Amino acid sequence: MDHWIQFWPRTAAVNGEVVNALYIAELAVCGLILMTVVGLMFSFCVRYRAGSTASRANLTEKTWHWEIGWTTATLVLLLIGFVWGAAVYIWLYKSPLGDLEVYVVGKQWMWKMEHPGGQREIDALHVPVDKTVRLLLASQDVIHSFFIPAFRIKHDAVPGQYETVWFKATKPGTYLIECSEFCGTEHAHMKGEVVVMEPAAFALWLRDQGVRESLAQEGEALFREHGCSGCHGENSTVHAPSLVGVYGGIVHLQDGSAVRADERYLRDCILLPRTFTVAGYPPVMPDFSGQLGEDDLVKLIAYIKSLAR
Ligand code: HEC
Ligand SMILES: [Cu+2]
Repeated sequence: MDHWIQFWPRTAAVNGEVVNALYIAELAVCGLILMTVVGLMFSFCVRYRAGSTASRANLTEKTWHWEIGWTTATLVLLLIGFVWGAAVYIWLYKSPLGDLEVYVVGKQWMWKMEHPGGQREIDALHVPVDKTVRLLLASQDVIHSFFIPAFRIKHDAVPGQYETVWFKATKPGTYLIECSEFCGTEHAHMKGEVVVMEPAAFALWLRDQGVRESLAQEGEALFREHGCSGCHGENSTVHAPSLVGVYGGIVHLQDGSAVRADERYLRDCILLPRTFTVAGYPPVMPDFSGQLGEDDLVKLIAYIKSLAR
């Protein structure tokens, strides 16, 4: 069947199967409406053609049953479509805790992937099959969009913040990664591939990358280099919160609000400390924006996340 134009890219993730089902249902409903309208049009053309003897007298009785009938039917169909679509959308965009987390940084014009073990790749992403993979997307320059057609996932990588997207691949193989947000001259070449592997092969691949330090270990070094440990360390004399167990918990802020300490929050604390001041602490945390690149932030955050209680 290779000489045929494909109806859609092959599907290789649970996300894709769910999106396909919705798409087919929508196509079926639209097809049904199209056929009904075109069918009626043709039958009227034939029935009332020039010279036919069909009655052209005005309609005498009002048929409001039909009005109510078709209006209700379309309303119900649209509502079903809305609820179904919204449910899929929420499911796709909520970000479950993954079996595996990978940081993805977009920059003109490449995708850089960083695994928690410290393995790094450019324009390639190796993942195990049948595992939920959670991606943390960031951009170093302009807005990019991370798109894997075979998984039906697409999400913008926006400078200055983390976005999360997840997938669960179902078939080993190699699939295309594309940037789907115009981001400059080489945008069309900003491509890569995701390699879905059996878990054993994936474990071997991780091992063969010859990495000595995990992201968290590299982050720990940065934590000392940038003086974070001087305030947040155990022996610090500065009144600064301990970062042990912060990740995943609820933090109460000076302005009375409470936030969940996810990656986005940790990032904002480091880059916008004036915006996020933890309740009960002096606002003395220095502003690190402009001093830390995306790569360093990823490492620092991996380190803070590793400080689980
Ligand atoms: C001069 C001391 C100081 C330095 C240096 C410092 N911090 Fe802080 N940090 C604080 C204080 C005080 C707070 C609490 C008040 C606030 O949120 O601004 C804080 C808050 C935080 C929080 C939020 C903690 C929570 O409980 O929610 C994080 C995360 C953080 N810092 C990370 C870092 C990192 C990473 C570095 C190094 C790049 C760093 N800090 C450097 C003093 C410091
Ligand atoms: Cu791009």
